[in-house]
Formats: sequence, C-alpha cells, structure tokens
Amino acid sequence: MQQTLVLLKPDALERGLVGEIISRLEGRGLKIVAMKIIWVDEALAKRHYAVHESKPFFEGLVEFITSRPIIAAVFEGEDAVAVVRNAMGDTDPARAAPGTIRGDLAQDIGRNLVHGSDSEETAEEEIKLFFYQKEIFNYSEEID
Ligand code: IDP
Ligand code: MG
Repeated sequence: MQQTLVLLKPDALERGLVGEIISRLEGRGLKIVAMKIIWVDEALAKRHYAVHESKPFFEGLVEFITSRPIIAAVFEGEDAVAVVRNAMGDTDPARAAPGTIRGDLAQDIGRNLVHGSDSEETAEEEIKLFFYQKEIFNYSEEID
C-alpha cells in the first residue's frame, strides 16, 4: 500500500471540478485517507515547490497556489503515486492524453488543476508538509 499527496489547485475549485477529479481518482481504486480545504500561505507554497525555486515560473506558481483555497488530500492504494500521476496526465495539458484529468479538463500548464507527488519519497515529505499523522485515517488499524 502506498500513499500520495493530491492537491486540487484553485482552478479546480473555481471551475467546479472537485467532484469530477475526486471521482476519477476513486474510480482508479484509490481511497481517500485525509482531505481538507485550506488556504496555503507563501511559506508552505515555497516549501512544497522548493524543487522549482530557480525556474522562471516559480513566482507565478506560488502566487497562483496561494491565491485562493485549495483541497489537500492523501490517497491510498497499490502504486498510488503512479496511479495518480497516470490519471493526472502530462504537466502540460496540451500534451496530456485524452482520458486523463489534465488532458480532458485543463487547457493551461499554469492552470492544470491538480498536483500529485512524483515518487514515494516525495509523497512522504509532501504529506508531512500538509498533514499531521493523526489527520490521516488508518483503515488497517480501525477496521478488521
Ligand atoms: P507536475 O505538477 O506535473 O509534477 P512539475 O514539473 O512538478 O509538474 O511542475 C509543478 C507545477 O508547476 C506544474 O503542475 C505547473 O502548474 C507549473 N509549471 C511547470 N512547468 C511550467 C511552465 O513551463 N510554465 C508555467 N507553469 C509551469
Ligand atoms: Mg511535480
């Protein structure tokens, strides 16, 4: 079992696509184990996107993700990281395949609706940035 961080970016909420995106991820067999709506501050945005610090789009990215509320979630399942990445499609919606969230629903690389961790290691770090352990539901402990 793997866990991965999913962010529904401000454009997902603005465009009323939250249900559709969650539904697509659940449809791939993933379970929601944590979810909340939050307004990301600049410090969190910069930590989350630290790997892109030197990129020309960094400032705009931080500005966008902090502009309005987002939904942060942890999805769990077998190969959850890869399953989410495949469901999301390419970073650039113009290159994202039909059938993917970005390929079907997004038009702009800077407004691509969703974030998903890109490796198991990144997922662990990113989940810790957004959630306390006690906020993440543990099915195996609670249900037998
Ligand atoms: P990912 O979200 O598919 O993992 P990353 O390369 O990690 O893509 O980039 C993080 C986010 O930064 C992207 O989702 C996108 O919103 C934004 N981004 C990436 N490349 C560009 C670009 O060339 N122009 C504008 N925004 C970009
Ligand atoms: Mg990324």
